[in-house]
Amino acid sequence: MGFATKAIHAGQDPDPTTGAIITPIYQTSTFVQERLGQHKGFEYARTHNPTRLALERNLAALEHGRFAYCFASGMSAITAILMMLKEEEHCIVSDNTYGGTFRLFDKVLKPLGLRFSYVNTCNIDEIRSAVCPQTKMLFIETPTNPIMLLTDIAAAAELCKDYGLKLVVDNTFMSPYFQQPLKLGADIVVHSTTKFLNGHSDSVGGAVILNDEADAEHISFLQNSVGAILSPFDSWLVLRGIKTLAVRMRQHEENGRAVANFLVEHPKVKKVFYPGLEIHPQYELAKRQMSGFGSMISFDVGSYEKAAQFLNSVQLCSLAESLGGVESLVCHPASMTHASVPTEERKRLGITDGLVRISVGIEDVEDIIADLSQALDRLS
Ligand code: P1T
Repeated sequence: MGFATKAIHAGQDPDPTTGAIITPIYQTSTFVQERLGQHKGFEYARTHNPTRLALERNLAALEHGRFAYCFASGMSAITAILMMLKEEEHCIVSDNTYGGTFRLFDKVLKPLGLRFSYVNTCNIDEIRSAVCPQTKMLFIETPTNPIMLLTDIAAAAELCKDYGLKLVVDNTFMSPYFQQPLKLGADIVVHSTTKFLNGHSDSVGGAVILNDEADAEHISFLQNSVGAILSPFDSWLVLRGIKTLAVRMRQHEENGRAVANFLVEHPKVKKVFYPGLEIHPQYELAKRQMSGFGSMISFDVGSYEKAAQFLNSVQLCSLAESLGGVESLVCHPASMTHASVPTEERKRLGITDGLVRISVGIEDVEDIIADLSQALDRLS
């Protein structure tokens, strides 16, 4: 079955009681049991809910996983994965991740006794050098937020096999439409469903998808025990969003490429970060491990003042955190999404004060470019 067909149908049989073609929002906290010890597979809605279950089955199918679990946010999905580790165990992390991921690791989980090393995971040798006897996990974001650097997933998976580590890939930026890490050897995929999967900027959620049965039981246990579950209504919104994932991603990418080509040519833009450009240092890897380049682009306009002037001048594009919605969003990573990353580290990673990030939406691309053009033309 093709991707678009699965996106529309997987996990969603017509409702058994009414035949409704759309999985209903099962807005209930509990399920009445027929007699003691006998029920229809649902007991209490933190543990299982039919709307959430439909989404979990759908996501498992799209990511080529056997199991999926949905959470109240991308951050709670990431938290569940890291809770599989014990005190003193060590996780190697891409040095450039979403700022909230770094904050969770550095400010919440490190004080609880987990250990982290942040390395440039673009370089497999750097990952290898960071492995120590306590290392249990490699957590990568590819492409990274916001510098758009890639990690070779297949090579990272080989290394993880050699050392017995779990490879976790945050696939939020690409969505399963453009990148399927489990097929490349990753153990666990995590998503902020808030972004491309839902696609309409009206829900916050997260998902964990994986193949190993014992790990799946562990994540399921954590989902139920910690209780940071995705609500029935949010599950329904994401299910609905995913039905158009294939067409949206195709349009996001077409617009993304056009915007990247426009930015590269613009005299006020110093540097563009987009894996679909031949000048991207990992363009060949991008073509190999992704089936498209997506619509996340970062670019440098030279200074904080110019970035501020640009961000205050856009009219169609909205100044906002988040990404992956149908509408184009722009943001200033240094002061917004990555404010929790220490200044020196931000500088080292290239998250400069002049860096602007755009999540290219699916409006008419001429209108997006006209808006960017008028805002860039104002820069002194
Ligand atoms: O916001 P939440 O659903 O909790 O997801 C967190 C998250 C995880 N992983 C990646 C790669 C992300 O980009 C995010 C959230 N990012 C933003 C809000 C942002 O504007 O970059």
